[in-house]
Amino acid sequence: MRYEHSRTLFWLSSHFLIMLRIILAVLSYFILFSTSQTHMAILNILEYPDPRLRTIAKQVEQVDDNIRTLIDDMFETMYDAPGIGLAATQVDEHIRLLVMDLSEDKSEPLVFINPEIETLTEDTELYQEGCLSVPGFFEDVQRPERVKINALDRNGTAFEMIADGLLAVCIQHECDHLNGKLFVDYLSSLKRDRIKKKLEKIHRQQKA
Ligand code: QAP
Ligand code: CO
Repeated sequence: MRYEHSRTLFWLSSHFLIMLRIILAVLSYFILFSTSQTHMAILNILEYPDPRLRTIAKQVEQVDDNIRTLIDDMFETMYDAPGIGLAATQVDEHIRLLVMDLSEDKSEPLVFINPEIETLTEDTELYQEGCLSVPGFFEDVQRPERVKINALDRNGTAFEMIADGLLAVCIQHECDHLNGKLFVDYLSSLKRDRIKKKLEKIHRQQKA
């Protein structure tokens, strides 16, 4: 009788509690991962000279949860790289959407949906640009110094922004992506071909 009793206690205290914990873990797994997506994803970044980078992106018709999931994944991808700007084109999503963060500590995320850019000055500025789709290469590019951007934010609300300095450079660089244009297109064909050959060689080595 006494033995039976302790056996009951044993089941209650050990096996049963472990089983309970497993059941709870399985339940919370389903609640977290099958009903709502809580995990972001790091997306594959297309690299020059991938022809898909030449696609003209389409207008976003509806700023919905699918777009917001892509925005979150693009930030995750950009921060992981790490980079300061990423266009949807670069992750093989051909819609007019950009993410950017020029801060040191991921504290200033910027979203631009259907951005329209307007040049505000004849003055230009030289900046050594890079691109996550052209890894390892940085070259001087000349662009207008001040621009005005009209776009929608992640809630679909319209906003306007006047940019100069690095922000202006970055917005122009990213808007170019949506039109299938890359910073290497501003370089001499000699420099561009050299970059193309080097990247093609790296891609061949990655396959082998
Ligand atoms: C565009 O580019 C940009 O080659 C954003 O090995 C760049 O975030 C606008 C990166 C400069 C204005 C000025 C590039 C990271 C990041 C690389 C980026 C690399 C590692 C590029
Ligand atoms: Co780029």
